[in-house]
Amino acid sequence: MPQSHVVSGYVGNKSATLPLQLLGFDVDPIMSVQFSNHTGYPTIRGKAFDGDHLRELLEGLESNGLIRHTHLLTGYIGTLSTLEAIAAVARTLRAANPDLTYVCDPVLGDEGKCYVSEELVGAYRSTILPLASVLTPNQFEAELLTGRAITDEASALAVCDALHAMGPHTVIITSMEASSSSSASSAPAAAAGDSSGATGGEQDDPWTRGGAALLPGRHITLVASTQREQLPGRPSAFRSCRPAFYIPPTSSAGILGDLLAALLLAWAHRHPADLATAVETALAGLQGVLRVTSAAVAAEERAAAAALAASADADGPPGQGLLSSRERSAAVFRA
Ligand code: PXL
Repeated sequence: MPQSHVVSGYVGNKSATLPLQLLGFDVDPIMSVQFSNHTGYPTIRGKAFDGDHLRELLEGLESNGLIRHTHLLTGYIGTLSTLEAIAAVARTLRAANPDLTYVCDPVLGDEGKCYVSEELVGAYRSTILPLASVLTPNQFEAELLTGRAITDEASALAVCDALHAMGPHTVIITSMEASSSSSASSAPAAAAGDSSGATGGEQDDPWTRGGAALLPGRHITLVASTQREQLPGRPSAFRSCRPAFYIPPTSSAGILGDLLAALLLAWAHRHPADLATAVETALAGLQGVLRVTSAAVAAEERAAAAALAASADADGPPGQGLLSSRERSAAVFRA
């Protein structure tokens, strides 16, 4: 599982490993980078590992007979050489297990901003997508990989088809820019290629180009499409839209994608012929984490406010040996 590792915060392996373990997977995490924090902060310290590092780990696993994986999950990759080595990893794992499912989250950028170098985009197109089984781009990444704009559900489904043609049998476009005013449709309703019925009668659903879907009070919207045969009555292409309860303040919406990709891997494994159920279950898991996070942040804010109020009462003239109110609130935040 080559993904990023951050010391502080939860992206990459730190957001994917525990959920996968809780869902019964034995996880072998590999760091593509080790950074102090995610790239949304003004300062980032640490290292992006190169392809040789990954090849060396692969060699070690191979020579000890430790290559026996059912899934490969990749996320944020800092360098072109690591991305090229990932192709070698995918081929080696698939040679050992022809049924290997490679879930690729092509982390390239979000909300109109690319946060990797341009050469990675080309490498995804030419080398990685042909090896991927499941692709989980956000809207920006799907548009970048195909060179096509997504303006509505029909164009999203067309982009899914273009991505299928590049390799992956299953495509899930996450964090679409759908307006929060749309009536949420969590029931899968569309058949592939039949976008007229895709929204379940919500053709007036406005799509905006203005902002991320994963904002407080807004919705997580995704479009999914698979070429795999589905159980009778289950759709092979559909849109799903659910309320997002919380978004961390110092992050971009894309960060939740790392958790969602892991949950999609797990639930698609449980429901191999029912992508709609897999997606709905994964989204419910993401919503659960957002709800708990929202409650924890609210409790922390209440505690900080109470500590500030208490210190305002207790603060006497300087020299009494009491913590200043600023020191008190710092202590609360670190507790
Ligand atoms: O997939 C999100 C992500 C992963 N890893 C690192 C990041 C981000 C998004 O900002 O900075 C290091």
